[in-house]
Amino acid sequence: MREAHLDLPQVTRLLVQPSGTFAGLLQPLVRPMTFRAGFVAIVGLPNVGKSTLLNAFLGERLAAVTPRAQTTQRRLLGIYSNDTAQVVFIDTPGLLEPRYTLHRSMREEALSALEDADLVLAVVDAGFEPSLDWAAGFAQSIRGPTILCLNKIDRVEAPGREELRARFTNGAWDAVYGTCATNGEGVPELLEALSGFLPESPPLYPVDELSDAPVRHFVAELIRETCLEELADEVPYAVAVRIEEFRDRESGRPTYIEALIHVERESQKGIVVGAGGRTIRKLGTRSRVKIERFLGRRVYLRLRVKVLPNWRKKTHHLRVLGFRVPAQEN
Ligand SMILES: Nc1nc2c(ncn2[C@@H]2O[C@H](COP(=O)(O)OP(=O)(O)OP(=O)(O)O)[C@@H](O)[C@H]2O)c(=O)[nH]1
Ligand SMILES: [Mg+2]
Repeated sequence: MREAHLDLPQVTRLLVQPSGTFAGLLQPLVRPMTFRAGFVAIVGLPNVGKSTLLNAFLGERLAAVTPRAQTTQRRLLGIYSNDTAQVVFIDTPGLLEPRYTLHRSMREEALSALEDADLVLAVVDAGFEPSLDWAAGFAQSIRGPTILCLNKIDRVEAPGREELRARFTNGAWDAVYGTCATNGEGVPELLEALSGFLPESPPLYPVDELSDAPVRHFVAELIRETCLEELADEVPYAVAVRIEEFRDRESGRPTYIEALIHVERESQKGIVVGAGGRTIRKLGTRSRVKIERFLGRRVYLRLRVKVLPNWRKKTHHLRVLGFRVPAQEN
């Protein structure tokens, strides 16, 4: 077999042409830059702003955010890429004492993210003392690099901020940052610091990808988020949303989406539907507007409500609804 070879003039030509095959081989010499990539688990108590931070890092409204605790129920990947790094964030449910099977599922989702992460970002509400107390205990339970994020720093006056920094600069954390996730203050600085802690590695995901979750996941979350915003008391916590149909139609016609809102009891179904169907129409309209913004196209949204008795306590229901089933109950 004849060996392919290049003679010297050919090589010289390739080297001087940036588009030549050899130019690629020279790149490491021309750009001695290190690329870093890895997983960062965002963990903390419920409602401290973990998902808001994820959205702020990405500059996209990827994760559901509401003023209520326990908004996030499962892990969500959010991928940030630039020329020098790829930070793969894992947003997690807030850590809480489990009261029923869904809670145990949520806790396992959060704890498993810690195992998968190269770096942990522990988030606290800087203006809420119990959240700060939690940080001290958490720092002791973690091996590997951990960064503390004092989020909601806007709730603390300037002198208090310095005190906080001093209080947590105690060797338990690899770094301490203050952020306001809602207005972006401190977010770029924290993002840069996180990148620096990641191992040298090529990108783990395509650099133009924002998440590995399917579009259906985001659509279901937008509907659940709307339920959390619009329904009172305990009702929204009994809501699970599943997309039954998602169909793009010929040009000019809106995408057809049919979603099933599961609740635990008949009485909750009555509340979600509302008198004369008023509540479900409102949920439908508000969800549709969000979904259209997210997808960038017109949508026809059909919502239906179904009772799945005590689904939060039943492993087989959790499985059908796509939740992680806690290990002991599998
Ligand atoms: N003032 C202030 N509010 C914030 C900040 N970050 C988030 N919030 C608000 O805090 C609330 C909770 O935010 P989330 O991002 O849903 O909190 P989370 O930690 O993901 O909550 P769970 O998913 O329930 O664990 C929302 O109303 C946010 O708008 C912040 O920096 N300052
Ligand atoms: Mg969240």
